[in-house]
Amino acid sequence: MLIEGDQHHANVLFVRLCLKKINKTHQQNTKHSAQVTTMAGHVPCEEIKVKLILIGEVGVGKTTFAMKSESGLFIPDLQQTIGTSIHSHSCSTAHEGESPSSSVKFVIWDTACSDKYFAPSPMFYRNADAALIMYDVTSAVSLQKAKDFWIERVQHFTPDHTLMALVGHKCDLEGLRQVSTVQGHELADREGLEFFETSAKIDLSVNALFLKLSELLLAHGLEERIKHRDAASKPSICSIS
Ligand SMILES: Nc1nc2c(ncn2[C@@H]2O[C@H](COP(=O)(O)OP(=O)(O)OP(=O)(O)O)[C@@H](O)[C@H]2O)c(=O)[nH]1
Ligand SMILES: [Mg+2]
Repeated sequence: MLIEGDQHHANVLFVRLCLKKINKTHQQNTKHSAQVTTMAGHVPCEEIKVKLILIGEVGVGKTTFAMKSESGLFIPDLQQTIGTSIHSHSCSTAHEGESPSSSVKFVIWDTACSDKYFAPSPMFYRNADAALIMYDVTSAVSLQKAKDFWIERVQHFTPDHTLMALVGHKCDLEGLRQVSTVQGHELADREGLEFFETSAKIDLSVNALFLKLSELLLAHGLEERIKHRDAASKPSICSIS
């Protein structure tokens, strides 16, 4: 028979035993999940930040494209951009089953590209690692403007190493197409640019574009360039003795 004090001790002991068992199970689970993490190859790797600028006529879909790449959402009928907004998109270059070799974070600069007089300032282009010159496949005028103005402008204001791509956007609107894939491709080839066709609405080639860009950037010495840039931007330390 248990008297009151004994009953209390028995209860405490029981609770302790339960806690010990819970802790042990938790430790086993944690150990197991750590192994799974390692086996799945989720080894953390350093993130490389790159500046990507979006250029192209009013209404070609620059902001919608940027928001799609950032959030995965297609947000229709956005207001015309005034000033500059920044978005981001991260991707790793790992293929299925491999551990990520590099992770690239695109800092996406989107701005108003109204016309010659309200065109982006040289600041916008400065230190761009990559530039997307966008046109709307349903507007031949937007391709013509890319050809006559925006490509030249990007070439003029960006560093030599900037990776440039021509992007035919709104490819979901097949019935309204004014620019064929061949026409876009020909212009890109003539100017030495990469070429993509995308749609934010039906999620066509948005992620694939970023993956391809990161592979190209890494293949063309991005990591080395970023290291030099970081080193150059660090303030030098002077010792006063
Ligand atoms: N069908 C279709 N419409 C799109 C797509 N992307 C954008 N749009 C539409 O195109 C219009 C213009 O898109 P915006 O993203 O504002 O274009 P923008 O280039 O940023 O325009 P500005 O800021 O004025 O220079 C909006 O009505 C969008 O909903 C797309 O992939 N498919
Ligand atoms: Mg915009």
